[in-house]
Amino acid sequence: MTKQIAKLRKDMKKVMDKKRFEHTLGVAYTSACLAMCHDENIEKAELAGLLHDCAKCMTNEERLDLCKKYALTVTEAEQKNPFLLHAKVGAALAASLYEVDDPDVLNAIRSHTTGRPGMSKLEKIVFVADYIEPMRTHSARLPYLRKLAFHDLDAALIEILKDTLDYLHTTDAQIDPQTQETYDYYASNRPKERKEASWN
Ligand code: DGI
Ligand code: FE
Ligand code: FE
Repeated sequence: MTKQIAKLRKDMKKVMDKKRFEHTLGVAYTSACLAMCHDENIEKAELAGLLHDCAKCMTNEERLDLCKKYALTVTEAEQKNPFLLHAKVGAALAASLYEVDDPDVLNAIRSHTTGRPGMSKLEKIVFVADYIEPMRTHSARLPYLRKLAFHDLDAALIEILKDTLDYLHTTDAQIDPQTQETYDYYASNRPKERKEASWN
């Protein structure tokens, strides 16, 4: 483990409740494993996983104050659901407070909740790891999605976005246009011949 990772692990333990910290470690490990499998930088994946929810355990007021401090734009969807801001506020904190300068790592933190069209491999890894890490129990499809993530990262990304949108439609939550745009982008750009999983 690098010194940076060891230090950030301690930092995250301080700013998170126990459950969020366990989830964070799960995302860090799962991101590292997905990086091994899909030829991405393991250390960057672990780092992004470790920091992805660094702005989760604070009030919406604190998040909005940090948006002002770091001059971050708050969209209409984020005004209505300020918890969504934990992703972009997390990226700002990662850059300023936790001294991360890798743009791909910062993007992975920023895009981990809604995704975005044109995500890098690292961004996809953290997005998918956030959904499938071992502590998660929220979907009956997790056993399938966990396997899929190690066989076909893009297919897992699309299925997770679809499940998230389906779930949001059952609630009265406002859908962030970026979540829908990300799904539309990947679902429509997917090569036809790879749409069927052949390994399961
Ligand atoms: O922070 P975590 O709980 O680990 O995970 P996350 O950052 O992916 O947030 C998960 C929640 O975000 C989940 O309940 C679905 C919700 N979400 C994702 N996209 C949208 C959304 N919620 C709203 N209101 N709108 C979205 O577009
Ligand atoms: Fe999150
Ligand atoms: Fe998370």
